[in-house]
Amino acid sequence: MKLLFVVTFLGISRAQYNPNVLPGRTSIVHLFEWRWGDIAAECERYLAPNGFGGVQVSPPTENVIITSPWRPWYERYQPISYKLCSRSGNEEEFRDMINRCNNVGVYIYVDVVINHMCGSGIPAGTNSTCGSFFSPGTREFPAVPYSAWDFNDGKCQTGSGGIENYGDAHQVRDCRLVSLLDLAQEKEYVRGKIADYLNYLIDIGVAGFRVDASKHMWPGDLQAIYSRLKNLNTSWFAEDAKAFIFQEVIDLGGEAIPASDYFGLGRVTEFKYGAKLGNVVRKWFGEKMVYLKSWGEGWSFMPSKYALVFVDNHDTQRGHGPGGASILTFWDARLYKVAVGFMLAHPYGFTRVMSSFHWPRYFENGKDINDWVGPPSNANGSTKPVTVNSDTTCGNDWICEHRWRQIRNMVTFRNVVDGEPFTNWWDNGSNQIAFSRGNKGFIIFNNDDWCMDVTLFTGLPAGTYCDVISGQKEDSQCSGIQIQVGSDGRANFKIVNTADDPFIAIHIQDKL
Ligand code: AAO
Repeated sequence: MKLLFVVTFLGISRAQYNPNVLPGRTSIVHLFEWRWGDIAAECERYLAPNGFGGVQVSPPTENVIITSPWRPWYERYQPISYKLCSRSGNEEEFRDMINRCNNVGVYIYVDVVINHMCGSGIPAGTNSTCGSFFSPGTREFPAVPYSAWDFNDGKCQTGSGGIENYGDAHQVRDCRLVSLLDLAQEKEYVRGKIADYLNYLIDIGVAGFRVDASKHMWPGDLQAIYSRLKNLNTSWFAEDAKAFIFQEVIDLGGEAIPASDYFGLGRVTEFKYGAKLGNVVRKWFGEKMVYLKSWGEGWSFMPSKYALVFVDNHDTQRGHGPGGASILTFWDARLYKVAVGFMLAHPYGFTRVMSSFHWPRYFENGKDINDWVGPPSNANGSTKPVTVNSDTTCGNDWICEHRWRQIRNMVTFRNVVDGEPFTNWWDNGSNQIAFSRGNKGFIIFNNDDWCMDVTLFTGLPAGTYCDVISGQKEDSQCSGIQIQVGSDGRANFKIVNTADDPFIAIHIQDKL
């Protein structure tokens, strides 16, 4: 009993929930499929000056090159070795990115694919991004090296060798996820190889990990791996800082494996967040903004301190993973900004902003048949650079949602109101809502089909504020709407339902 207590305590004390962002920074952005050089430049020219805390980067490891379909984005979820070379760049470029981003206080969170290697049906002799040989049929990945001993083949009890029923926790963890060769993390040797990979990333300066497909690994095995992790590199982080860990577990309820299995190990992705918020903002299934009053644990989400939240991710925006059509993305730009604005204003969870690339979305029978299309690329398959237009938007088919004024300014809003209570809730019983974050910020939405004209208590000191949605403070003027807060803390808000952006947000930093 005593031993059990000590072990549990040790496990928990190793767990890392703290994102390691600089004080006053509260969000990270997923620069999906960006090249390392472009991320380094973005840290310096945009993310640091605009208060972003960090970047989630796509898997950096060597992966199988899939040519049919042509270079899908998802090939990066099929590792061949832990060498750092991918379409985003080589190891030197990766290390340079970490140095440059860290030096401006924007930290790097690596998407680590440690549940599996490539698909079982990939023929031996297929190319990989570093040219390492591998043979899925015989389970040989000599560049790690892994061999037939290191996979779960013997443990999986299904006829197909794949997960057939998500209601069976053993299948989910011991069988193959969409035919991907399932590593046996219970083996000392496999644990060691994975820990070496993660520790190498820690040595070169990363701040944490998104652990892909965590639901498909046993919590005890993950704990054994995490317990071997070193503290972060002291060139940038405090002596005792540990890697931030957020685990990808899809739990909308009703399956054998709950997200709570992973709370003892680090944070967990809360997939209910984007799925439910999409329904509310779209006003589907009778949902209304007024119900957001109890958003968070009140909607039976996981405790805020464990939650990593997002409106969409690289899977849900293209119909992989849960949430289906309710998920809001850049394709529904107006409502997307409402959802992201709400997320960044609301205190629940640690927030991740999505930054996407454009693809030729094409629905057949309700399914996007181009859901596989990879990042903007040249004919030889190399990824195109992220170019920046004179109006600060991105070119070459990079969407750069994080550069949209409304989203960028709400990232700042969240930084300004960090730690302030959720107060002064107001609603019209329908889709017009407002709330304060202490006496530092106030936000109001009109998602009804009629105009709004209300005078509300904002909690803010008297003065003239610049709305950070229609513009911001520039020199000593507002480039968008001005809001007058009276000495009684009240202000008048008018939002026509056809406004480009049907919401207004003010905070004390953009006060004239
Ligand atoms: C590709 C091909 C496959 C081929 C394979 C191997 O598409 O046909 O067999 O290569 O050659 C990505 C792509 C995959 C791709 C893979 C490897 O999405 O298409 O396979 O790379 O290249 C599950 C996992 C979750 C996973 C998600 C996509 O639990 O971990 O599927 N996400 C991560 C990454 C993702 C990546 C991988 C994992 C693999 O973010 O990009 O795959 O590294 C239920 C379960 C979920 C399950 C979903 C989808 O969800 O709960 O755990 O996610 O099904 O299968 C309702 C339910 C909800 C349910 C949902 C189903 O909403 O409430 O629980 O319906 O839609």
